[in-house]
Amino acid sequence: MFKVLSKMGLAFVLLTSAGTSTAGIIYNSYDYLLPTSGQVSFDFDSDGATEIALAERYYGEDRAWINDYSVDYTNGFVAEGSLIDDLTVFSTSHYIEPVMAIGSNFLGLTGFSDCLTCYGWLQISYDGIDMRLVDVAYEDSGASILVGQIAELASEHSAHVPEPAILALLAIGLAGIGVSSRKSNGMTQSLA
Ligand SMILES: [Ca+2]
Repeated sequence: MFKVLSKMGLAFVLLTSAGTSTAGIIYNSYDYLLPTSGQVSFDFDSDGATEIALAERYYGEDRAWINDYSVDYTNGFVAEGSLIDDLTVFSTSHYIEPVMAIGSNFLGLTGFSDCLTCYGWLQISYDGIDMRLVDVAYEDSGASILVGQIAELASEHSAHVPEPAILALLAIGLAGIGVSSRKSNGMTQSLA
């Protein structure tokens, strides 16, 4: 059921975004172990320029080392689900050494791709021993983003009442998904 729902969501987003040049959320998963000496530079948007450099803070304390290059970050970690937009307060410090909580730690970001209002977030995990950059996402259209959000929300599109033609296209798309799903099942069975 969940698979069907997610496919419906995907089909809906694809249909409603067709015909516009609006970009969206770029999501990257890393699971990168942060070093305890030196720092690692990350180029999240692949434009050749470092956004941020990260490390586990030296000398053993439960702190990360976060050094900004071409982005700004929130004043310390923020809760998952926080809205990052033009009302968010960003730090002017060039580096911070925040104390890490066990589990997930989220930082709001702005300034991807030389776009001052391109907002994003990153997640660093801490298990009491190691710190890892888990994942990063940013909205390259300048729209707001929720911390932890990895895809456009269906609700952003559902504010528009779908026209009958769109619904018809959606039905056709879902029928296609059903057919391809059956086909792929058949292939799986024949391979087994
Ligand atoms: Ca970059």
